[in-house]
Amino acid sequence: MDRQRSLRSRLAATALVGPLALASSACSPNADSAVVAGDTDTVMVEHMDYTPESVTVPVDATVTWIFDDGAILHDVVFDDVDIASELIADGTFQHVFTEPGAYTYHCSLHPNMTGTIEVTS
Ligand SMILES: [Cu+2]
Repeated sequence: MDRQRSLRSRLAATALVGPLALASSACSPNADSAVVAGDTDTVMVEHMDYTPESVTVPVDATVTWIFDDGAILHDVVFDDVDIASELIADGTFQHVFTEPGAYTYHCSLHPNMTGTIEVTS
């Protein structure tokens, strides 16, 4: 519940800065878009997969993983940096990427599940 509330307040904050972001960007304000206002992005964890498998975000962007795969536990464990979520069946995990680079990750229970976060400067 706390995580959901945190996600909602973060989305609300994004909505507040929406007009500012729009002034410098042609991005659609549509919250259902895969890329929201340039500084947040969302990865769905469902159907034994991360969707989208690869996302590109600017430095200091917040990436949110939304776990929604029934009763199946998954996590998000990065390969080369010390970032990892808990094993959960629902809820969210968030991380702010402050350094440019390509960050690969996987699910510790299902090695076929892999993803990449590309952070651009
Ligand atoms: Cu998994």
